[in-house]
Amino acid sequence: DKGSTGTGSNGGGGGKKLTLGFSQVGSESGWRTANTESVKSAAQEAGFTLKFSDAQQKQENQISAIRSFIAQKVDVIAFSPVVVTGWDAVLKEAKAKNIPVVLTDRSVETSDESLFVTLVGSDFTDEGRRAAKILEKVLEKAGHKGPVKIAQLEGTTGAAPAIERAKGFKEVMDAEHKDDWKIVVSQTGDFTRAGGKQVMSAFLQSNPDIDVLFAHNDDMGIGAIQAIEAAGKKPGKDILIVTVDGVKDGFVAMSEGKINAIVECNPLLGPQLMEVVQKVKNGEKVERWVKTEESDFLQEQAKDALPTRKY
Ligand code: GZL
Repeated sequence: DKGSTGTGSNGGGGGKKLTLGFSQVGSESGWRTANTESVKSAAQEAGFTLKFSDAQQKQENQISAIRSFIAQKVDVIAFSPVVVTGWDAVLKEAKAKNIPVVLTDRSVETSDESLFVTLVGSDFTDEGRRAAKILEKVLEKAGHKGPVKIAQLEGTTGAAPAIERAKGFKEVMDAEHKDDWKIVVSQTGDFTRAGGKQVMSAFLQSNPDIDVLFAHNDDMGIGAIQAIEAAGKKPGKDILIVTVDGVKDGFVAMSEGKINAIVECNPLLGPQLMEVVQKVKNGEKVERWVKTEESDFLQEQAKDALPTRKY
C-alpha cells in the first residue's frame, strides 16, 4: 500500500518517494558533465531519490549498475547506453521485475520494443544533416573553391550519436556534393579531447591537405585544434572546423575563430526526463521519443551567445 502514513521522509502528500536508478555513460566530455548536472538537479527538484552511477564509458559497468538497481527494487531505471547493442539480456531482467526503463540521450538497437518505454534525446541523424548544411555556409563564407577534402573525427565506436551523425552527414554529401566533397579520412576519437588531438595529428601526417574537419563533438574538435596548431596550421582558416554539442568551450573556440560552426546538441535533458519518469511511474502514456529542442550557430553568433549559454 503506497499510501503509507509512516514517519519516513515521504516528500509529503503521503505517497512513497519515487526512486530512480540512473546509469550515466561516463564523464568523457563537457557535454556529459552538463548532462549529469542537469539530471542530478532535476531529480532533486522533482523530489525523487536518485541512485546515480558513472560507468567510465564501459558497457559492463552500465549493465552491473542496472542489475544493482533491479536488486534494489527502484521504481524506474533510466540510462544513456554507451553503445547501441548488447542490452537485451539486462533489459529483460528489468522487465521480469516490472521495472520500467527510460532511455535518455542515446538509444539502443533491440528486437523487443517493449524493453524500454521511451527515449528522451536528440535526433543525431538530423544533427549530421545539419552539420553538412552549415558546412556549405562555412565553405561559402571562406570563399572555398573546388574539391573539399574532409577529415571526420567520429564519436565512440558503436554509439548512437557516432553512427547517426556520420549517417546524416553522408546523406547530404551523397545527395548534394557527390562531385566535390570527399571524406578522405575518418576515425574515432572516442568523444574525448585527448582522442581528438591524437587522431588529428595522425590525420595531418597522412593527409596534410585536409580542407575541413567534421568532429562529432566539441571536445574532439578542441583536441584537434591543439594538433592543428602544433602542425603550424591555423584552425578555422587553413582547416575549416564544424563540430556538434555547443558546450561553452566550443563557443569560446568559435569566438576565437578556431571553430567555424557548431550544431547544438542540448544536454539539459534533466527536466524532460523527470517529467517522463513521473508519468511512467503513474502509468500514464508517454511518446515513444521525446525529442530535444536545439539549433545551430555560426562564428559571428558566438560572442553574443556566450553570455547566455547555460552549459
Ligand atoms: C550526444 C551525446 C554525446 C555528445 C558527446 O547526445 O551522447 O556524448 O555529443 C558525449 O559530447 O560524449
